[in-house]
Amino acid sequence: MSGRIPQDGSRSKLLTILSFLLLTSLAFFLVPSRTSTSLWPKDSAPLVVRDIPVAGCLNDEIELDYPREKGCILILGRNEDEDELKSSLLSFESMFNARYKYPYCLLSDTPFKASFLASLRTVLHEGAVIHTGLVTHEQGWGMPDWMDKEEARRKMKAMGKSGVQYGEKESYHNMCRFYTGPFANHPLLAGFDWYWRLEPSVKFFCKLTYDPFRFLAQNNKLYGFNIAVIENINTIPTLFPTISEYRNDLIKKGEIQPTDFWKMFEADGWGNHGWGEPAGKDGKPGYNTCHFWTNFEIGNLNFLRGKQYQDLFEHLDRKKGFYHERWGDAPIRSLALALFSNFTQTHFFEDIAYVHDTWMHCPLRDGIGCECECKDKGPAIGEDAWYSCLARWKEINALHV
Ligand SMILES: Nc1nc2c(ncn2[C@@H]2O[C@H](COP(=O)(O)OP(=O)(O)O)[C@@H](O)[C@H]2O)c(=O)[nH]1
Ligand SMILES: [Mg+2]
Repeated sequence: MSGRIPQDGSRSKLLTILSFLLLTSLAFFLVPSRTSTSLWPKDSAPLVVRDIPVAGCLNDEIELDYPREKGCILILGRNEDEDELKSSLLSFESMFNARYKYPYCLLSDTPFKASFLASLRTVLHEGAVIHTGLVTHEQGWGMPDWMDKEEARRKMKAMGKSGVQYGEKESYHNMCRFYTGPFANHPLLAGFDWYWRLEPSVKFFCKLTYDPFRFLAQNNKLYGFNIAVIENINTIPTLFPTISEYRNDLIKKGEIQPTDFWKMFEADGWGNHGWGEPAGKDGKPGYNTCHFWTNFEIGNLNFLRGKQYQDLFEHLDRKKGFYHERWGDAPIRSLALALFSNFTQTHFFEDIAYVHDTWMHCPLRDGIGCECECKDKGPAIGEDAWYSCLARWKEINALHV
């Protein structure tokens, strides 16, 4: 018989089921979340992390339920970096990756020893995935074949004598060139869309209770930084004029539009810091040398593998500045972002507190970040520090909020 309320035994079964459903849903709403503060609404799982920089801690358990992005923790290192790398990894794991379990991608121009890898493993979460790869000459290590090596070495020696930082160190020039362009095309990274660069001897001071890769992906962003500072102009005397000329050409050809992101890097029109390049011969502004410090960076590999970015790399490579000067990957990355992306696609990870060497970022505003242990760890770079570019960043940011 259809369409009738079930009688007797069937009715009590129905009541039992209904009570069970009622109790379980009540429990769902009444049991407190295990984290102290949660910005996540309990009744509607958010699809997009928008409330960052994060004030306090998020409900990690919900965040962890989302699938991971195709991201890799990228380390370029050497066997002799073992202790310094372990110390970085210990901090990185405890603040983030012991829970999020992203794989590691380790690259080097010399093979890693089994003992080195085993030693790193002792500070990683159980079952951590480590991909290792060698960087060959063809994959972008060292001076290109067409370059006059003797001439380049003479220039590097002269840089060393005149006090250019790492000027005489060929391996450093190799590292900067590799990290500017070729790394994004290394086969080890082929299956990945994102990288998070990790260096020896760094430390993180806040817990990260969300996935920054997912944040960038969901919000159509390409790049994230946490320290923005000025560069020693003697490492890049002709970089800005070279890129500016390239930019003007692209604008003339209609291939790119001028962006206000570019203004972040122009020397005129802001503060009287007494540094930065003077205006060029054409009266156009010089470079204030601001850049995102790449020893911490989270970036989109597809953007860096794209034609616009790789063409710029080729152009700069041909200009020989990676060896005749000591062009760094950081100023080039920043200027390239300003050429080929929108300002809003680069994100300031204010809630990721971090130190590399002596330069440190900690949230300066109260309440930002999760369980930060910044106190007494040394001076964080305030935006009023003469070498900081955060104030400039914020000026441009204000145009977008
Ligand atoms: N395999 C390899 N890694 C290098 C070489 N030079 C630098 N690196 C790595 O590149 C990164 C940046 O180098 P680092 O000396 O920390 O530069 P700094 O942070 O600018 O002082 C670190 O992860 C180093 O381990 C090199 O010749 N070979
Ligand atoms: Mg370093």
